[in-house]
Amino acid sequence: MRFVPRFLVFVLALMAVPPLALAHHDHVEATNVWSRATPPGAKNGAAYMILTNDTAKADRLIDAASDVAERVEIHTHLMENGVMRMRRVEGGVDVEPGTPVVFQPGGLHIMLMGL
Ligand SMILES: [Cu+2]
Repeated sequence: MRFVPRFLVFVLALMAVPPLALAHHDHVEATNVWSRATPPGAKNGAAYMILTNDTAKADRLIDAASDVAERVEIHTHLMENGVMRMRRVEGGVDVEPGTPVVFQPGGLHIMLMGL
């Protein structure tokens, strides 16, 4: 039986916009990976995807990295006093078996800073 790591470190390759499989984790997959083109001179952007866990064990996305951004953080949007704000997700994002995690505009996203 193959050991499935409890924590998954995910390296985001922004250039690979079509469905991207995590090479060294057979059963946790990132699909529908996409990002909007940024306007000229924009310093920040965001990437979106669907994470699917086909293993029997919970996993967690704890970090992301990209060679096109100086800093990469996992963000979500929260309503605060009637205003939608972006917040860094502390402690990572759980990816439970059978429950896809959708990163999408207005919700979870991979924040790319310093493009
Ligand atoms: Cu953000």
